[in-house]
Amino acid sequence: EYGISRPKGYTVSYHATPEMEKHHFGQTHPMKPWRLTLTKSLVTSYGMPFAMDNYVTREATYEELNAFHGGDYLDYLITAAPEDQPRDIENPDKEVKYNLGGSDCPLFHGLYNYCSMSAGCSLDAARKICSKQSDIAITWGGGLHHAKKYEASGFCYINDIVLAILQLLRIYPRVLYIDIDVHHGDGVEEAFFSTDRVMTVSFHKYQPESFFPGTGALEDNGPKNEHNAGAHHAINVPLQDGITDEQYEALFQSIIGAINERYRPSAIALQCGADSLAGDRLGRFNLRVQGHGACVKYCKSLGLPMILFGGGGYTPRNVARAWAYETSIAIGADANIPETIPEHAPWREHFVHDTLFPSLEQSLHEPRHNRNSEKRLREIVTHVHEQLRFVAH
Ligand code: VJV
Ligand code: CA
Ligand code: ZN
Repeated sequence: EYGISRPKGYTVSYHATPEMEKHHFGQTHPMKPWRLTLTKSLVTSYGMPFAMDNYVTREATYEELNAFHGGDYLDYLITAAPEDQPRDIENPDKEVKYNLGGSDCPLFHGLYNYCSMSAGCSLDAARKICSKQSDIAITWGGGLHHAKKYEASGFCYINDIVLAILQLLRIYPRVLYIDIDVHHGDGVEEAFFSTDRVMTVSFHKYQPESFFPGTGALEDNGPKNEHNAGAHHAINVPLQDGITDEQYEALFQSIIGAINERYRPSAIALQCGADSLAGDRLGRFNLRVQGHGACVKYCKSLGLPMILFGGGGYTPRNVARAWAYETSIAIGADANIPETIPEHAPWREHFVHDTLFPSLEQSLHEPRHNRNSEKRLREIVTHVHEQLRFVAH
């Protein structure tokens, strides 16, 4: 009804399951799986499912999770019950084992099911890209970039991105991982630290003493030992509060454009964490839905097979806006969809403003000061270009 039809010459697949969205981290925990329901409902009310292959995913198997995660950790994750959550009033952040059970990574009912479905979504997306049945595969339930081999971290328990990239590496010689979540993609960087077959690039707020996870300095570019294949294959773009669409887009295109020319990736894994949007409950940037989406649009223009992952995003109405808009970019319908949220959209009141593109004034109660100087942004671009000279052509 909005002139949305299947894209010509390429295929987009959407991987999700309503089961995942039923889980709760706890009443006031910032991570709300329900945002995936809101996203899907907005995508549907615009008629976008007609233009994609839609898959209801399954749980990843133990063996699939074991391709990255340690067996001891997985065994504990399966059996850990909410009752194991420490009830220590004095120390609510105290975790039990493997960093589980603190306030960031609580043990909740159905946790293993939630984790294995998130991983199942991303593995299915990766397999569709490997079999060339999809050119762009969307997994908004994935993108949990902080999880480590033996440890939960920052609301992430299973690193679905690492698992999906491991699948891509079976077919594609070089994978470019790009992370626009406001937090540093430390788990993915660490997993592929010693290989030149994956280049990781994270854009994030960097303030080691006060902003999670505290890693990802400009100078951290992989192993310092030049003989290690991974040397120069980790790129970090540390940013400060209040960065704007204009600055972010210029930085993104300059850096990703240079990386594309030099590294020549054969596939892209793009983590689209929506906590980099203005007005996010945990974020600090001033990005609008258009600026966030411009990163997806630029990556799509490179014409490589691509997986779009979710990630952070703690103001659910804006998460749904960004991921619905980015779905429309994937199917090439971004110019066709009306800016006004459809009359029949469920939870329409929940969006507060009826536009897909709220202005900064609509997103932020008080304007956030932009602490990114043009000089510093130029230094960042120069440093990245210098790193790339060390990357084999
Ligand atoms: O900053 C931290 C770690 C602490 C210890 C735990 N307390 C609660 C907070 C400080 C040092 N953790 C971060 C983790 C951010 C994870 C981001 C994940 C992603 O977007 O990159 C990918 C999905 C953090 N920031 C804010 C909170 N934790 C936070 C956690 C809560 C909370 C409020 C804020 C947990 C429970 C409740 N409220 C009820
Ligand atoms: Ca990031
Ligand atoms: Zn985040």
